[in-house]
Amino acid sequence: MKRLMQVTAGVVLVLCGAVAVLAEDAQPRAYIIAPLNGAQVTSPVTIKFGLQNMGVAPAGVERANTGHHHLLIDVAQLPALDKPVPTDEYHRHFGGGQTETRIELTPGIHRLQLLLGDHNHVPHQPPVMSEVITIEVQQ
Ligand SMILES: [Cu+2]
Repeated sequence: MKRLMQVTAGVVLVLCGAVAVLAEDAQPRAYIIAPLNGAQVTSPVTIKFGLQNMGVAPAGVERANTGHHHLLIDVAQLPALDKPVPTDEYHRHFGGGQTETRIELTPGIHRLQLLLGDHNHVPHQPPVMSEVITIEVQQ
């Protein structure tokens, strides 16, 4: 009986671990698939957007657990996270639900980051954004 209880406790522990892993895995995550951090590339640069545990929907379409990508280019400081993402050459919207783009970049080092926005272009709470990657555009 004691042995059975030990085995049962072990199984319960393993199951708890599995649930914890699942909960962690269910967190939405945005990431830049390509180029890789530190890559040397030539312009125009194709950038592929990745999103896990969330769906892409066009701007204006209100649907739970979805959003559209914004590509931040050479943005040192994040925009306000409780307001629509600005629209300029450094903050590009992909309100059509695109998951890839091709952009012209000047030679040199550039920072890229993804920031997901909801149907109103406002970041989620908590914000879903990628790590910053740095690429070097060659002549
Ligand atoms: Cu937007």
